[in-house]
Amino acid sequence: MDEGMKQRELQGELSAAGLRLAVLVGRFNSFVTERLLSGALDALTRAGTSDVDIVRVPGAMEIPVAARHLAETGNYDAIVCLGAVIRGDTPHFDYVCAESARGVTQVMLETGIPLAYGILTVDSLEQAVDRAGLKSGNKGFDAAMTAIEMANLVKKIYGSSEQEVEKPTAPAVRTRAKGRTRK
Ligand code: INI
Repeated sequence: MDEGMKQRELQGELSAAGLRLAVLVGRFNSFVTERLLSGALDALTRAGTSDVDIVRVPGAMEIPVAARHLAETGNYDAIVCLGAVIRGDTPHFDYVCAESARGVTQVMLETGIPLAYGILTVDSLEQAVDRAGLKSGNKGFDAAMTAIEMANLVKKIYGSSEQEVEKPTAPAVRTRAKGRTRK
């Protein structure tokens, strides 16, 4: 290893103190999504958050647009997205899965605000319940921890960039996320 090489490692802490977070939850399959929400709130409470908004939408399809508006307020460091898409007898499942995932990714990349994807896409209610606090952990808890880590990582990236590297002029996405004026 080059002795003179300057190495830095960046990763987000798992403390939610001082973070402003939103949890976006679909009401469709609420039997499952309310359990995901409990898991997410448990994680946020244990990580020390004192500032969380819970936002409800009809289903997973509505999560991306609501996430976009929340991100654009500039009021949140990260958003936890929770939903449950359970396979039925029609191709509807495939559209809801694909579009909610694509939409969440698009919003995240366009706004620069981390969105944690806690939308279950499963074949049965049993699989969903397993992942919402039964046999396979709670994906709401996991998504909340991801949101906390990513929010802290983004803060750290911008914080450390002030001393170490030339700071980029704020990318459009960050500027947009700082708030929007509507006519
Ligand atoms: N929404 C879900 O969150 N989960 C589902 O399993 C689901 N299925 O299977 O239909 C679902 N559909 C509703 C969708 O998210 C929209 O709310 C609806 O299509 C109106 O736009």
